[in-house]
Amino acid sequence: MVLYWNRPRECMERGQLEVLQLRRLQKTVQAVYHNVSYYREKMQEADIYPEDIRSLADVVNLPFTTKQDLRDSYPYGSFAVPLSQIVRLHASTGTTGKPTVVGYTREDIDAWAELTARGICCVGGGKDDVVQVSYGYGLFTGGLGMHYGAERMGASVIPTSAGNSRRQAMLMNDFGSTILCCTPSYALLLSEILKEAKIPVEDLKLKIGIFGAEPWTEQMRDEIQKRLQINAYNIYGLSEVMGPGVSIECPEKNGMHIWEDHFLPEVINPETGEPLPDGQIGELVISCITKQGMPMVRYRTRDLTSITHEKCACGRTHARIARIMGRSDDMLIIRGVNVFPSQVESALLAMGEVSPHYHLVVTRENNLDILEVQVEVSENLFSDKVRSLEGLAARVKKEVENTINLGCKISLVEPRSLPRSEGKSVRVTDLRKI
Ligand code: DLL
Repeated sequence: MVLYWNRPRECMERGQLEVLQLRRLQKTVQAVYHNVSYYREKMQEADIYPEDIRSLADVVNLPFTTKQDLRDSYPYGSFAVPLSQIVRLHASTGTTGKPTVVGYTREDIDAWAELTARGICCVGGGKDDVVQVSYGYGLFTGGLGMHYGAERMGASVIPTSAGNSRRQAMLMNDFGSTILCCTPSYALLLSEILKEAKIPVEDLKLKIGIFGAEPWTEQMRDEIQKRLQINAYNIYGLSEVMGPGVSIECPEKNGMHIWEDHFLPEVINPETGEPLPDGQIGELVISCITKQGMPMVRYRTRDLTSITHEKCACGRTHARIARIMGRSDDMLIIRGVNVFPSQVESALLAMGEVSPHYHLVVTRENNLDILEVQVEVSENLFSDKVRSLEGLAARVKKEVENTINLGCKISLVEPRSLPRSEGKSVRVTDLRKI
């Protein structure tokens, strides 16, 4: 049985959905034009005005918004309402410089809770569930975003936040958590901690995982599902646009529904900015069409995916985006070849001989880029017999090189020697940039 949180909205007929989107887009464009100076300036420069948006197709004439625009307007310059109407601030921690600040009105928080409740319901959650929120609480949107949605739906929420993993494992067992929300890498770590704490997964009530905030592969999903004996779902979102819950999988696990009554998605060629047809991989661009505090119009997410508008077997009519390959800025260019960490992940895990813990190190020696893939040997395969490790390293090398079309060095490392992550994992150390 498919459960919907808001069936009329989730299954809205396409034509009606587009009428609603257009009305909301027009209202949003009016709001940003009149209330946010950089939108007004960019629109005047492009000689486009709010009344020029007569159909959804006209969205392509609007200028893009980038992270740089948000940086330039730090901290509050992108808000479309006075600060007195903002009830919550979040920020994404930039690796360099100032964070990106986002502001929400009371209605924005309300819509966010609705959408995350919709998402939790979409993966089979309900008011009888015990939801352990192990995304970080704080400036990061993960914790509070999922918290409000789970609470809105009437579930019992355990706000554990990330970290203190032994305690997380104990609470998961004692409180009978049925849904776990965290990054996929943290789910993996928690599976190890449960083992260490001698808590058999069969004894847990856990049945669903809602994992996102970082790229992960289908192979990683299989691994986590096997270890925790749950159904794992992919959830996507970004602070600039809202936070978690912009899109999420349904039980079909065939792409993430992006809630089009609140967001207008496009996929563009990142080089030319031209729109791409359904099915082609490019950069996801999102316009927020209901947000009041900080509505983003044509925000360039830098996330690479494709979109489909085909109707889903679950009955929902909202478009679906494919698993995110990574951000355009996560892409490594090694000796002229483009490599995403997720490609290495899928090659490693498909083999089934090594653990799901890996790290990429890129160096430059004599003007030549060198990629080193460090991967932990599975505990049960760990052997000090040099010869068998050599054989394994050779097989890993072949598999990875075939997938990425590039020569690399494989370093097999001892079980549990690579750093674990409680939030977003860092997969690459690029020593060329230092
Ligand atoms: O990561 C919001 C979130 C929290 C999403 C919890 C899902 C669950 P930011 O910190 O602003 O917000 O980071 C957003 O993370 O642009 C993607 O590059 C990446 N990301 C988020 N979800 C996924 C996913 C939150 N399911 C950035 N797969 C985004 C791949 C993801 N990458």
